[in-house]
Parts: sequence; C-alpha cells; structure tokens
Amino acid sequence: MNDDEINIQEMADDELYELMKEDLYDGYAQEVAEEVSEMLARGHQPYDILTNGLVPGMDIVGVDFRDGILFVPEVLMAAKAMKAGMAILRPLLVETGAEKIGTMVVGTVKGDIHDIGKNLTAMMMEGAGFEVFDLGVNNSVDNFMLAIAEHKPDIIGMSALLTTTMPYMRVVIDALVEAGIRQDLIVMVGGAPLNEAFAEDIGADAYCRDAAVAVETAKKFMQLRREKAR
Ligand code: B1M
Repeated sequence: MNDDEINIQEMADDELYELMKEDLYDGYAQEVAEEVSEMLARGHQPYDILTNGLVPGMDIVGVDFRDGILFVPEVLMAAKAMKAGMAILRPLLVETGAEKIGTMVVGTVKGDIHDIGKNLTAMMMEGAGFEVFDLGVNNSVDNFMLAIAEHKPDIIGMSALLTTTMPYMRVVIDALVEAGIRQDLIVMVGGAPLNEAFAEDIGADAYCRDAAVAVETAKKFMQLRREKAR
C-alpha cells in the first residue's frame, strides 16, 4: 500500500488511520508498524492508536472472514500485521511506575488459538501495575491449575473467541471449586462471543468486554479485596 507515491508524513490523522486499517486488512505488517510509529511521533496515545486503527481494522477482517470474503491465510497475515503494530505499542502500554497492585494468570482456553485480545488484555493489565503470567493459547485445566500453584495469583483471566471453546471456561471454574480454591481467586473472562449472562452462568466474577474494562474490573476487585482484608 505504501509505495513511493504515498508519504505517510503528509497525511492527515484520519487518512492515516484509514490507511492503517487497510494495510492491516491486507496483512502489510511493515507498513502497519510504520504507521503506528508515525502516529506515536505525532503524539497520539498508544491506547488511541489501538482503538482508532488496529482494533477497527481487525473488526473489518472479522466481518469479511465471517462472510467468506477472507480465508484463514489472509486472516493470519492480518493477525501478523496487528501483532507488528502491537509490538511497537507494547513497551509503552506496559511501562508503569506504579506499585504492583496484584497478580494475574491469563490464558486462552483449550481448543482455542486466538491470542490477540488476550495479549492486549495482558499488556494493559501490566501497564496498570499488575504482574501478569501469560499462559498463551490452548490451555487445559491442568495448565491453569499448575500456574495457580506456582504463581499464587489474585486473578485468573480466561479468553475464548469461539462458541465451541467458551464452555471450557466452566470446566476450569468447576475445577477451581472442586479444588476448594474458587473463593480465593477473582475469575474474569473475555472474548468476542461472551456476554455478562454467560459469565454469570458459568460462575465467573466478571465479564470484560475489552481490555480497558478488564483493567477497571481488576482494580475494583483488588480494592474490594483489600477492604475485606482490613
Ligand atoms: Co478466527 N474466528 N478462527 N482466527 N477469528 C473468529 C473468532 C470468528 C468470529 C470469525 C468469524 O466467523 N467472523 C469465528 C468464530 C465463530 C464462532 O465461534 N461462532 C472464527 C473461526 C470460525 C475460526 C476458525 C474455526 C476458522 C477455521 O479454521 N475454519 C479457526 C479456529 C482456530 C482455533 O482457535 N482452534 C480460526 C482461526 C483464526 C486465525 C488463526 C486465522 C486468527 C487468529 C490469530 C491469532 O489470534 N493469533 C483468527 C482471527 C484473527 C479471527 C478474528 C478475525 C479476529 C479476532 C481478533 O483478534 N480480534 C475473529 C473475528 C472477530 O472476533 N470479530 C475470528 C481483535 C481482538 C482485539 O479482539 O479477541 O475480541 P478480541 O479481544 C477483545 C475482547 O474480546 C476482550 O478484549 C479485547 C479487546 O480489548 N478480551 C478479553 C479478549 N480476551 C479477553 C480476556 C480477558 C478480558 C478481555 O481476560 C480477563
């Protein structure tokens, strides 16, 4: 997209965001990275670049994937481009002078390899002062249990992007109940097909619509925890 005729430095902000979405859609990782850097150079906040450029770009990919216009290889390219942009924003989003406010173990559940939203959530949580242990994708109950034993987190975060994998969250929560540790943990869940009712039904503490909500929710629960401990 960025051939010699396009000079991104001369583009208006809204044009550049449009180009970022198009380049993400086309899977042009290097161009997306350059556009993200240009927006940062213009003084845009990392979170604004995510919400005005990268996330809406991926939303368009999602619609065309659903409608059979894009196929897995193209979506993978788009995901790579999204990750190239996120890699630039990551150090800025996670940089924090704040004191540690809590610990979180987060992972995408078994059978599911979507990780962009989970990664974004992990970054924003780190940026807010949480220590985050990211288990990656396709996590079984055992993976979550081992990580809980090792890291003793305050919060368990689970992500699922498929209607076929979201029920696995209940399996993990049931295992926490069985092990007698459910009440010691704050369980937060997220992912595009979920909603509040589902979270309530499976016994999670909170459904997080996006990464920013995850941060707010986590802070709120940590505050309650501290008040209870007093
Ligand atoms: Co997939 N895929 N995919 N895919 N994919 C979806 C989810 C789908 C909705 C596309 C569609 O049809 N429109 C559809 C699911 C349909 C359904 O279940 N009803 C789908 C499908 C069908 C599939 C395959 C089955 C396709 C196939 O093989 N035939 C396959 C399954 C693979 C598997 O997991 N076993 C598959 C594969 C893939 C790729 C590998 C190609 C790629 C993933 C690459 C990667 O993640 N590394 C991919 C992608 C990229 C998508 C879409 C297009 C984009 C997802 C994304 O990254 N969004 C997606 C369409 C869509 O969601 N609209 C789609 C951007 C991201 C920022 O948003 O992840 O929602 P999201 O995260 C948000 C919130 O949900 C929340 O915060 C984030 C924003 O701040 N959040 C959390 C997420 N996790 C959280 C955890 C928390 C808190 C908040 O913890 C507390």
